Amino acid sequence: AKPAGRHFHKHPQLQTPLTLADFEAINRCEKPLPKNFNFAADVLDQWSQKEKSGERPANPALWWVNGKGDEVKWSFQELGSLSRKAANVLTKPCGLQRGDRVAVILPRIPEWWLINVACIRTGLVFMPGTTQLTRKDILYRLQASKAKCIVASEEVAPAVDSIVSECPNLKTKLLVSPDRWDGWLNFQELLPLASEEHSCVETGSQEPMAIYFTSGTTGSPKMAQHSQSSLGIGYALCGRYWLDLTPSDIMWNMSDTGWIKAAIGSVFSTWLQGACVFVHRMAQFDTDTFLDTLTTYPITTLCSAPTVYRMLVQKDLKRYQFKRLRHCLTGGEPLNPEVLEQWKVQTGLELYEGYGQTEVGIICANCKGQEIKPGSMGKGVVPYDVQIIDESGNVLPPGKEGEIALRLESTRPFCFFSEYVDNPEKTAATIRRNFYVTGDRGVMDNDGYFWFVGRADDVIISSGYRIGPFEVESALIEHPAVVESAVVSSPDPIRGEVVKAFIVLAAPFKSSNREKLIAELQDHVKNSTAPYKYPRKVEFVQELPKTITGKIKRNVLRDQEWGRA
Ligand code: BCO
Repeated sequence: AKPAGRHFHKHPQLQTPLTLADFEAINRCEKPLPKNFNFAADVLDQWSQKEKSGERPANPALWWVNGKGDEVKWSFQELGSLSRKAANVLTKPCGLQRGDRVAVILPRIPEWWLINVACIRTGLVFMPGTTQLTRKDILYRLQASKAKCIVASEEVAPAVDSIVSECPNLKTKLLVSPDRWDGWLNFQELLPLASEEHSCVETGSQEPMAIYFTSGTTGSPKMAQHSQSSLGIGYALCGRYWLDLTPSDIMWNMSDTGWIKAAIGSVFSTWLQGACVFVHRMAQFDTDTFLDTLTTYPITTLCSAPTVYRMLVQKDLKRYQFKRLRHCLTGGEPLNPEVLEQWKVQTGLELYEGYGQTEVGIICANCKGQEIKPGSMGKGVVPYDVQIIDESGNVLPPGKEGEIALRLESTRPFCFFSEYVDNPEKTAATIRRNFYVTGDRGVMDNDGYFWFVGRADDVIISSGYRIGPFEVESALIEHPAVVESAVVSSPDPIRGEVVKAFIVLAAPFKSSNREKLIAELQDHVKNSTAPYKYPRKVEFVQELPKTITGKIKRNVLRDQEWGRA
């Protein structure tokens, strides 16, 4: 008889469970992508088996702390049984079916990991979002994705309730909280009642697994869809060679659950290598808590945005004795050489920068053992052939500035996002001749190292966030004081760049107290859209520079800010 449930997936050609070597070979294009793949069955459940048979060190799969004395430690077996229960919650009381989209807006709490794995087990499409999202952001996400379910904590539940009547596709609201809330199912009540028996869905390798909302110059964020294998297999090399992880390591990646960086560092790369995912709840970022965590817990591997390291090197780091830290990584925005140097002098540790995108994962990295050139983001990573190209798609020689691009062979690399959902034009616009264009400008040197120059479009990269100017301008225009605005990046010593708004005021507000008005406009943006996008700098102007057809020339203002006028 066929066993109920599946312990691990058999590779169709090999008829054996996939090994780490297989994952690497698939990424190096030395082995074909299996027809079916499921990260829960093919990776997590295999680590459970290894744990049972003593082939894996006694290192938790997930270690969560909140700084208030609460702690959760799950082995791979515990993660397995709890995520099977969570899968049953999603399919039974929540009534969800394979392929349904689930918006998950949770802070860094263990349930985020359970729901993530449960979605994989059941073939549901996981759509993470930061808890900074406001009602307008959530409404857009639920409507655009036609999500069937939202999983949220009490921070965002009121915002969801205020827009739910406008989301006809939304069938279920699942609250993660000790408290009950009218109209919401309660995950914490349902989980203990759910069965541990669950048959993992045999997902196709190219079947949708997750959707990430990503900002561009124009319009609302696009929905970058990833497959089971793009995230589930595609991060194997990154976990081994950039993060340098082994099953004995404890990896702390502190990015918010809403970003692809959480997928890379706090789920797929780390668990592919059988290492422990360490999580600190840290509702509000704080350098002292951060440093205390590194001295208290045996974290071996750290990944954080350059802004965090810029904040940390302001402290006297020599006072801190990190317990077991041996490998430090950074990405999401450019790292300045001074910070790399200060971190090294103060801690004795190198900082390995990586560069990547929500759409295609890690593109360049300074891998362990490779010489670091301060200011460079390292070399192109396997399987990508990274090049600098011109506007016609021609490869430029070393030393010439152009767009950072990935060469495409006859088939689309499996580790790429599949598409921007419902947006074939934007999906097609990422391809120039036989290249995927990142939208970032850079230079490659004679040794094959890449140097970031800036965005090719108007997107702002601030503190590691990718911010679309249109989204901020749309929020500003809702305020009666604003006639029109142009939002651009402006340099900042800590955040790399920040959002700056040039605003033309409506006549009745021209004599208002400037400081008060700036604070009011900033609060307005924080309430209208996710607060990380708010303009940290505001300048009132008589008029905005425009083309003869009336289009605002953001580039003129940006060049002015960066002293390139
Ligand atoms: O700085 P302010 O205090 O003026 O404003 C902050 C918050 O206080 C405020 N805020 C947050 N929630 C609010 C709120 N205001 C009103 N109501 C609320 N509910 O909004 C501002 C948010 O800014 P923040 O998030 O930068 O905050 P903070 O505390 O300064 O955090 C610093 C960082 C460095 C910890 C944070 O910026 C961060 O996590 N950055 C990294 C982002 C990241 O992970 N990016 C990776 C994306 S994936 C990728 O790049 C692909 C690479 C392969």
